[in-house]
Amino acid sequence: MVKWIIAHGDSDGICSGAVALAAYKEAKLFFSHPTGLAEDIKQVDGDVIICDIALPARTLNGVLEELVRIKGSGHKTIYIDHHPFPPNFDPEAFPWEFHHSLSASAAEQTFSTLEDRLTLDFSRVAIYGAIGDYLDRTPNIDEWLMYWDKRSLYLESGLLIRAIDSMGRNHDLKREVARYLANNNLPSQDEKLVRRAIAEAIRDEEMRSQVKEVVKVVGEVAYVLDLDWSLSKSAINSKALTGTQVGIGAETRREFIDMSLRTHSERLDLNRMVLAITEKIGGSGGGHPKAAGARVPREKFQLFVEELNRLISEALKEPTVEY
Ligand SMILES: [Mn+2]
Repeated sequence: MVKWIIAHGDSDGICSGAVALAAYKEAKLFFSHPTGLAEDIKQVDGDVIICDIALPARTLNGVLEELVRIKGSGHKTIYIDHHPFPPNFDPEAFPWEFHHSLSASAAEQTFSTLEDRLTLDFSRVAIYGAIGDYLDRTPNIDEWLMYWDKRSLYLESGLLIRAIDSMGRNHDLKREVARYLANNNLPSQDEKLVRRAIAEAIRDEEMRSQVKEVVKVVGEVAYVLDLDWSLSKSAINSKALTGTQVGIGAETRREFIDMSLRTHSERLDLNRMVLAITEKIGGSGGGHPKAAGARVPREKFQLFVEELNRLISEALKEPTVEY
């Protein structure tokens, strides 16, 4: 019997956690993230499901040691994720139940994995999570959508995702949301959640017009620095409002600059670009082809933007295959 569920704290992670909770009502749900995972799973003393947490490059051994410990005490781990593997990871050598796809959200994979224990009702929670990660156009989701009216699901997922955006790192609130969804309740039925979502939507619109005023463009890269808004939303809006290929939302954190990067382009791989640039100029980063994060020394940020623009021009110059 699964006793622990550990999930990422974004909308896909929370929906994955909710689906797992619906399947294992007695389990305890905790939130973690790649860099904290090795430390956080030390408390696990039973069967565990881990959802939507990228295997970390730097603390990979710490995570694997803990999974060996869990196995040694007679318990199982189900690891469900959709982030690219770190370069030092060998999936063949991973001796636990492992569900991994780059093209399906963690929420979708969690529902597929635990489907036998769930009714089709919970497929909508998986769909909210998939929308949260922009991964709702998959064969499974197309099939599950036949059970629903898509238009209602957009309302529910919109409310849920905006409300989660407003919660920051408040894990207690997020746990409450996951429990609420696991009990087959709708976001629109919870007045507090709806109010949060609306307030967030109003702030989004205000911040969007601020992005218009302060956004800077370097070739195909648009960025905003220290806007005091969600980095991912800053990235998306910088890109969208300037018609560039890549947007960056960045903020100064002491001697570093943290950032979120987004692109809509099928021809760019931000994960690889960020790894290549930080390898060269210092810092760290990674993520998905279309959505990545990075941290660089403060004085290297301009150089980072210029290097990124150079890699983008190179990638766009390469001829694409015509069919
Ligand atoms: Mn995810």
